[in-house]
Amino acid sequence: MLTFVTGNAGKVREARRYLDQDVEQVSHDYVEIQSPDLAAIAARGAREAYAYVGGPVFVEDSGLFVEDLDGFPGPYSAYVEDTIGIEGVAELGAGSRATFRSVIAFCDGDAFARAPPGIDEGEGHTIVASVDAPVALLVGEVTGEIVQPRGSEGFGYDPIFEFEGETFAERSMEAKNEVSHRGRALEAFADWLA
Ligand code: ITT
Ligand code: NA
Repeated sequence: MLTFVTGNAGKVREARRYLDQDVEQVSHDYVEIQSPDLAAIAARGAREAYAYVGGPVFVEDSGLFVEDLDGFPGPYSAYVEDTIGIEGVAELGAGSRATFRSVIAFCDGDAFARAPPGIDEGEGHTIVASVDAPVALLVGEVTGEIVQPRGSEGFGYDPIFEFEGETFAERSMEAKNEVSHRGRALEAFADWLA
């Protein structure tokens, strides 16, 4: 059993679908530090979530980085979704390349004994990065294009992110997980846990 500390039900659904283990959601609102680096935000969050839960946990920090907007909204994606909305981002970034990034941070406290993960920049854009124990970071990303909203699956920015002719909101959860930033991070996480 794995404990996922997040308030985002969409993230939990994708993690449950991908991982072989049960995933329990704990909706504790940990502090998200201000940083351009998702890994730094996630690592700090994982430590706090571990202290809150009192056992092994993971958190996930993600964002959409639009190239023509120099990476905006990036780490501010949740705030921007709540303010100008995905339509606002579609308008500002229309036609631009964009990358979704996902960082899973797993913390099991001082007893953390696993060797730090190595770096693997494979075909699926999966990167497994090591950081300071007791946190392991698993990173995934996918690059596509910003389009006007299409589709009704998924959550967040899925309707405006097109990859290989389909927006993520036009894909089933399985089809999204096969290529998405979170799917890649979950793949790396599952490999590393195994
Ligand atoms: P947490 O409680 O886990 O922090 P959150 O929704 O606030 O949940 P983040 O802080 O990581 O998550 O913000 C991520 C933002 O990026 C948020 O606006 C999401 O809707 C968006 N996002 C992340 N992954 C996405 C995906 O797979 N599809 C569409 N939008 C995504
Ligand atoms: Na958040």
